[in-house]
Amino acid sequence: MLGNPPRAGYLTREGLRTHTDCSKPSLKRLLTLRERTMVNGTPTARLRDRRTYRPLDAGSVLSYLRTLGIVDQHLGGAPNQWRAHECGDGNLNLVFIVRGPSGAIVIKQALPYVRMVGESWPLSMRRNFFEHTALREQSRWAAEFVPALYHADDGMALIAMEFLTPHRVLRAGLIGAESYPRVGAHLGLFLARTLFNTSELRLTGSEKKERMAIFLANTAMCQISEDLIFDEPYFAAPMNRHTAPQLDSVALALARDTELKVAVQTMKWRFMNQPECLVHGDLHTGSIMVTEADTRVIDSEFAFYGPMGFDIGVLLANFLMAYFAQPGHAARPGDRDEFGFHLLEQLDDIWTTFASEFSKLWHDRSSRADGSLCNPRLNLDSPAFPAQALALRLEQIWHEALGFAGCEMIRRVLGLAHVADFETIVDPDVRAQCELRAIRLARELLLERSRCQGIAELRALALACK
Ligand code: SR1
Ligand code: MG
Repeated sequence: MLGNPPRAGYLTREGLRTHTDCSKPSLKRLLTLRERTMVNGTPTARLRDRRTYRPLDAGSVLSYLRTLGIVDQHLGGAPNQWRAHECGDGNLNLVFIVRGPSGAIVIKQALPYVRMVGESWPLSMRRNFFEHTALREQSRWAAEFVPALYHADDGMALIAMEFLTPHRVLRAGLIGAESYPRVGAHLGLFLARTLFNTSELRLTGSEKKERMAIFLANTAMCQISEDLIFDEPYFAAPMNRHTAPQLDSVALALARDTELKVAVQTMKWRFMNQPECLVHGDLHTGSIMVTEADTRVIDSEFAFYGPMGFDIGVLLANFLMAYFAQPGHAARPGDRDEFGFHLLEQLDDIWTTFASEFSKLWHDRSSRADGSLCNPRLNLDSPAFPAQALALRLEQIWHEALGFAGCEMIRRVLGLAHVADFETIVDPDVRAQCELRAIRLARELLLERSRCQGIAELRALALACK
């Protein structure tokens, strides 16, 4: 460290914790990044005058849009008829809804720190660049499941996107026992198409490496996941919290559970060392907007090249937590049972649709396919090859997803970032019971996942978790 300048960071019980992207490049440099713009999905990389980053508010977002002339068609009327309000309820960013006489748009702007913690935790605003870059890639393969992107401004660390209406955040809907019968199948399609087509099953080795090189720089967001998902729930990290005193002994038991910690570190190893495809990186039910007929995945700022099982595991975990939380939202004992079964059916749909679409994409490749992995030319003298290679790949993804699902459930109960499914259960004894069921299943998945052969067994394990 000799000669290194002091790094931006925040103080924790372990000392100064740093976020590398905040010091390299310096915050000052981040604040004066030249603007790149993008219109209608086409990056123009137009270099305007240096534009100093400034966080917007409900008034200045309108002034910003008036000078832009890009979103007028979506809002209609004259700029003085536009209205904006800030509605961000996530952990990190500012989110504005801007309405005009004929429509509305969403402006999402990164803050230079973690919103849920405050300025003591600086965070690279480059996350906004990774979000719109990932969104464009996802829309190449699964356009119907993501919002349309209208504009991106890297200097201001913001994007303008489609306002989804009458959509609701999936997590809020599930807490309210609202049924979205198509969401599981839609998410299965989204996962299969984005994961397959951004891997060497679709791309050549060099195409994939070029794309990977871009996302390798999303170090700040990866570090958050590395710390929050795989490490901090297993020691007394200063920002951890749990339902206390009910789960005190559980937190202590997990911190002492060597076998479990080895299993979690195995998953962290995969998270950090398996750049198989572009993953969303934070695919929980708060990153999904729904109606009964439509499903859109948002918030790709954690995107990176990682293991195929990661997004699937995080998503399964969030449906499982929604399931375990249901008794805590019941007005009378048993009146959420039916909805609980519906959630397990959606869980089934996610995996079954993923596996079937992934298989279809696998078999549909022509013998001239460019993908470097399992190229169909290998099928010629070995007709059993494609089915056997596919079956093994799906088995690996499945078991890996179960491991990541276990990590996600534990961190949402014992770590920093909790889920509203449990948090909105008012009675702490009831909440702790629901959370404990999730922890029990999570531990079983991490330690015994090789014995859980399919989605029917996962459903049975969830039902049996008392
Ligand atoms: C400090 S950010 C905490 C969590 O919020 C995001 O949605 C991710 O899940 C992250 O782990
Ligand atoms: Mg988010």
